[in-house]
Order: sequence, then structure tokens, then C-alpha cells
Amino acid sequence: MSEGAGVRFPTELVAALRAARRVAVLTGAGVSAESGISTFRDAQTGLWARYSPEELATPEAFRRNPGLVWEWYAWRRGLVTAAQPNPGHLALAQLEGLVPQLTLITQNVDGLHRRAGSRNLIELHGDITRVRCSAEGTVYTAWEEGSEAPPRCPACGAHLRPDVVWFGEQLPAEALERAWMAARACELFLSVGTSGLVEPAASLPRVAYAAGARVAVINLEVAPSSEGRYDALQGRSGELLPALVAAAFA
Ligand code: BV8
Repeated sequence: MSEGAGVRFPTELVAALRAARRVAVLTGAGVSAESGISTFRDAQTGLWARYSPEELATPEAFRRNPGLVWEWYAWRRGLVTAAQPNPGHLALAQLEGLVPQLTLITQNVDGLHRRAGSRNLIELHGDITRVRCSAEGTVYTAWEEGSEAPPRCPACGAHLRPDVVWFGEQLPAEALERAWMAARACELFLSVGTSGLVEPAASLPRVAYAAGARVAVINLEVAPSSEGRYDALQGRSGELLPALVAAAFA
């Protein structure tokens, strides 16, 4: 075992990270939990307790009640902009400068990896701090909030919508292709803070493993399915990621 910041890791994992030319990382909501952003598995709080994300994060919900869906995203956007990247986000941004090529593939829509300094970033499910025209697809990073919710596209008058991928919607083809390629090409794949329930993102660790990569899972709960194939590191990403970087590069 190798030690970093008081945490012990399998020596082979630390050696693999130190030696890797290409590393791919998949993150989920668990990486942002220590920034105070509740995960999808956590109960929704307050006003939104009676809704499940799966029933609001869909095109049908937006068609049925665009104002409700818009308000839910406005509430989440407020939480996200008030949050700060945590040591897990920062360790991944630091790691990008320590290995020859690190590709960070995130399911998260909170923008915290970008704010932490990660640059080679694939946002599989978009970013709730951006909106787009529901008719033309034009993306806006700033918009007028008037009396009407959702606000309307300044160019065509259609409703604006969050720039995210809803359940039942295709992921952006270019982002998904880049993620498949990174998973197939890497020597080491880290899956961090994800329950691995949502496809197609959940298939990426399997694609990497099948292509010969070493796969390590860092999560509060480690699924028995990874037994024997993956390095399973149970714990908080805000503690384990900085410790792993320290063990490999300190
Ligand atoms: C698609 C953006 C092709 C929006 C998200 C029926 C019809 C259509 C599709 C489907 C269908 N049935 C199934 C599907 C496929 C569907 C899917 O996978 N459904 C699941 C629920 C079964 N997928 C899709 O629809 C995708 N598109 O397939 O298109 C298609 C098209 C048409 C018809 C057929 C096929 C689109 C999926 C993208 C959805 N958008 N987000 C928004 O955010 O509002 S998904 C959203 O939920 C997140 O982005 C994320 O991906 C997911 C939540 O997962 P996690 O990130 O893993 O978070 P979770 O809370 O689950 O887990 C957190 C983990 O962290 C836990 O394990 C916890 O223990 C751990 N943890 C907590 N704290 C810490 C920690 N770990 C470490 N440290 C800590 N401190």
C-alpha cells in the first residue's frame, strides 16, 4: 500500500496514476456534495421535496409546465452560483497539470469543475448556468428575467430553457464521442461520486475496462458489482482525490 495525506492506497493504483500518459475521469453529483449541492439520490429539499428530479428534468415536464421547470432550475442555479469548488474539484484541476493528458468527463451541470480550473472538460449533460432557445438552440450565458417565466428568446420569442440534457433527450453527439474515445484510449479511468445509474455515462467505466484500462471507483458507496475488477475506494471525494494526488506526485 502507498500512503498520501494519511490515506493508504493500493500501490499498483498509485504507480498506474504516476505512469499514466492518458487518464480519464468520470464524475457525478457526489463530487459536488461537499460543496453543499445535494445529489440526485438525496431527497429534494423544501419547496421541491414533493418532486423527483426524474419527473422535472424531462421535455414532457417542460412542455406541461414550463414555469415550474424554469423555477426549479432557477432555484438550483442559485444554489450552484453560491457554492464553491471543493478540494475534490481542485485536486482534479491540479491533476490535469500533473499527467500528460487528463480528460475530465462530468455528468454534473453545476459548472464547478470549470470554476475549479479544469480545462479538458466534457460536460455530458450540459450546464445549468447557461440557457438555450427551445426553438433555435441558441445558447445564452446571460438573459433578461422579466415577469414571465420562462423568459423568451430575444431573437425568436420562443421559451428559453436550461442548457442541459433532460431524461429522454440525446446527449450532445460530439461530447459523447469524445468521452467514448477518452475511455477507450486511457490507461487509467477514475469513476468518482456517481451511482452509475444513468446511461449512457454509466457505461464509460466498462468501456475503459474492456479496452484494457485500470479502473478505480471513488465513492461513498461502492457497488459490489465492481468487486475484483475495479479498485474500490470508499470515502469522500474531497478527501480521497487530494490524497491520491499527493500519494502519486508529492
Ligand atoms: C438518453 C441533467 C437516448 C439534467 C441529467 C426511457 C426513455 C428514454 C431514456 C431512458 C428511458 N429509460 C432509461 C433511459 C435512459 C436514461 C436513464 O439512464 N435513465 C435512468 C434513470 C435509468 N438516460 C437518458 O435519458 C439519457 N439520454 O438515453 O438518450 C435516448 C433518447 C430517447 C429515448 C431513448 C433513449 C439522458 C440522461 C441525462 C439526464 N440528465 N442531468 C439536470 O441535472 O437537471 S442526469 C442527472 O442525474 C445527473 O446529471 C447525473 O447524471 C444523474 C445523477 O447521477 P449521479 O451523478 O451518479 O448522482 P447520484 O445522486 O445518483 O449519485 C451520487 C453518488 O455519489 C452516490 O453513489 C453517493 O453515494 C456518492 N456520494 C455522495 N457524496 C459523496 C459521494 N461520493 C464521494 N464523495 C462524496 N462526498
